[in-house]
Amino acid sequence: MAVTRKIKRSVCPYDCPDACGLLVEVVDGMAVKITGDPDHPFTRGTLCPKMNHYQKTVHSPLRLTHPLIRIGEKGSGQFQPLSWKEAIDQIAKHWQKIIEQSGAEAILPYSYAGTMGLIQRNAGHPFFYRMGASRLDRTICSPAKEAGWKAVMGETPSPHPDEVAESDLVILWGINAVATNIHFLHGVKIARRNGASVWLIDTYRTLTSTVADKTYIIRPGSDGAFALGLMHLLVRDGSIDKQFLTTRVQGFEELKEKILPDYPPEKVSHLTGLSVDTLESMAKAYGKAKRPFIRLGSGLSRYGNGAMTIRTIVCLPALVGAYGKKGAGCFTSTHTGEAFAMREILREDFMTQKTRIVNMNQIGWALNEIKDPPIKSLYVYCSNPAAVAPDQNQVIKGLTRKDLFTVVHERFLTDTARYADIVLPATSSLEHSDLYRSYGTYCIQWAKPVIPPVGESKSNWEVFSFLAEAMGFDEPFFRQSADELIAHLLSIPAPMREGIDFKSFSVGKAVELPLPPDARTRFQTPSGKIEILNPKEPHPLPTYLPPYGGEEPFALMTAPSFYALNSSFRERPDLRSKERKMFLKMNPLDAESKGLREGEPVMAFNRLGEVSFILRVTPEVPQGVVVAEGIWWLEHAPGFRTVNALTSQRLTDQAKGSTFYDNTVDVKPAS
Ligand SMILES: Nc1nc2c(c(=O)[nH]1)N[C@H]1C(S)=C(S)[C@@H](COP(=O)(O)OP(=O)(O)OC[C@H]3O[C@@H](n4cnc5c(=O)[nH]c(N)nc54)[C@H](O)[C@@H]3O)O[C@H]1N2
Ligand SMILES: Nc1nc2c(c(=O)[nH]1)N[C@H]1C(S)=C(S)[C@@H](COP(=O)(O)OP(=O)(O)OC[C@H]3O[C@@H](n4cnc5c(=O)[nH]c(N)nc54)[C@H](O)[C@@H]3O)O[C@H]1N2
Ligand code: SF4
Ligand SMILES: [Mo]
Repeated sequence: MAVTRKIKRSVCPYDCPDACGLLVEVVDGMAVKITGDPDHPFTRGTLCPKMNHYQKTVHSPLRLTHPLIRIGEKGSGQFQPLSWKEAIDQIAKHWQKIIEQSGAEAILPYSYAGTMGLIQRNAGHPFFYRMGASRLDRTICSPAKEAGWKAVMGETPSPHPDEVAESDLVILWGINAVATNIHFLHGVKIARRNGASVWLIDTYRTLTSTVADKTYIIRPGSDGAFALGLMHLLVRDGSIDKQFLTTRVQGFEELKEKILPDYPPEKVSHLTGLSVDTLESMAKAYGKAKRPFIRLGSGLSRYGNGAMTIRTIVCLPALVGAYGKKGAGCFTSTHTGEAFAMREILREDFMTQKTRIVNMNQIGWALNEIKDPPIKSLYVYCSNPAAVAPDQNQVIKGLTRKDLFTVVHERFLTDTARYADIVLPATSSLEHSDLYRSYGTYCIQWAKPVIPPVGESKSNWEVFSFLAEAMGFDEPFFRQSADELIAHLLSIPAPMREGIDFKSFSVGKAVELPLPPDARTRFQTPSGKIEILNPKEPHPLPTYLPPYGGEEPFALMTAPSFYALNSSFRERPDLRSKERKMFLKMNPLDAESKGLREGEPVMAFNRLGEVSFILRVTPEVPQGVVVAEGIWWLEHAPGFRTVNALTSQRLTDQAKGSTFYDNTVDVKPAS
């Protein structure tokens, strides 16, 4: 038989700001090689180590290929296959009974960013609105960061990420870009070649310090105080842009009079752990830079003071007039929300009355404690809450409930899927259609299936169509295909898409949304100015709020892994073996004082739980901090729990975000 070999375009579906374009080599219906699309303006032909062999994920022997029904205890992973028809019938039967007995609010969807494609990621929204189910507040990632930006800059978009190439001082602030935003570093490297200095500000020495000229290690959760300290020094030294502050900024005088005097270098040094000399030299360099560019990560927003920290940092460039200048200012994330008519995807209008909202960071609490009505069924797709949600012990306790009917739609038998009553096999991004936009670039892309579904797997869109039919939801919306919805979306004009090269877009190439010419200089706030003073905020001026902290001696950093993305990619033995083990990193002096040695099993613990790790003793981590990178699957952990058994369900100061970094632990030898 003749071999068919084709190169097809697709998109990396993962929750990563880069949203890379892919070239997929397909031989007889199998993806055999994946490379970065050289024509994609941000990917520029290279991928990260996770995606270089995406075919090993897509055609993994661990892919789920049939619907499954549980035959063993919850969590045991014992299932037997059943047909799609039986699976859908059973789910609908259970739900109809629950709705009769307790109402639809007893049913809760749980989903996040398994795929970033707009159609598949949001496919459940219309269905659960129509059902009248409890709603999920999807705030696990970085809503506090958005709130902090918005408080100062309103709807002003971030600059184009490649503008960083024109900066003379790049600050990578709370971002491990080598792991999480690798293509942004292209512009950083150009800037550096042209003489820019690159700083990294983090709580420990990450891989990204290898691309930085200077790494500053700061006490967790203290960046707000640090930014106020820098502003204090800029004002003291007269290194501010008075003209800019007078004409384009609201509230500088109030900040200067009421707040900054409280942040002299000695106090800020005490709060942040940075020496007075360091603070002085950083303020001098920042004040002198012509085009300082801050790339702000989300890590520092995942604290009890997260929104205020971001808000304070976002004020800093205003003092030196960096906003509005090319190659300067602050980049948080791109704002591409208006590229497609999201209301046509989400169909909030299907909700006949406003139903209960459950915060996804408090799923542990919700499964165990919520009443009127209690949650009787959980439908999980595009997420792995048993691993990624905080307070894992509570989450697993909830998932173990005998009276909870859990359905998980997944590509793999994840920690969560193991607790399901019914598991449905999901397609990978190479097997379904979708539209993609990005939160780190201004590119959009249209991906069409490049291989047939693996086994009997079905896309989110298809599964919700089946479920709608079984539940008797007869709106024509549920009867259209994903491609029909895409065609509908593309028929709706959007100012943001005006002028794009539609021909390239329709053959699957990435195209960039054009930023309006005044994007940089028009501040989209109620006053039209940068709002250092924002009267609508509970604190009208930025100020330092301490994080939650805790009683134990070590701040726990639960940072992303280089070889995984949240709990995705753990199906890959090649990547796991590169990461080697579930390590806890600790400073040599701390290890010595605790009597712990390199390579030993240790137990990190706090009031929420206990987790076993293998100890790595390293000066990359300062005293008083321990680092656990990556979210492992339980089956690969040295003990019975992974890092989120140590993180709490507390929320951020604003926007109800997660506080993954704001936890403390103690450490002892694992017995
Ligand atoms: N390889 C890989 N890539 C990923 C992910 C992954 O898991 N692995 N996850 C994806 C997702 S969902 C997201 S949201 C993004 C995450 O991206 P972001 O959250 O924007 O940033 P990160 O690169 O994770 O880096 C967060 C950094 O903040 C640091 N940090 C923590 N607390 C503080 C603090 O108080 N002050 C300062 N200055 N720094 C602090 C941490 O040590 C860490 O290095 O990445 C995406 N990309
Ligand atoms: N300790 C700690 N915990 C964290 C973080 C941290 O830094 N530290 N980061 C947090 C952040 S920023 C985030 S965004 C969350 C992320 O949390 P999640 O979005 O839950 O991320 P993943 O672990 O990647 O799980 C996604 C799952 O979706 C599945 N999937 C992929 N594509 C599809 C599809 O098309 N259909 C269906 N049905 N399933 C699909 C994948 O197989 C995978 O198991 O984790 C958070 N948890
Ligand atoms: S995970 Fe990020 S860097 Fe890696 S291929 Fe996907 S979009 Fe690109
Ligand atoms: Mo995230």
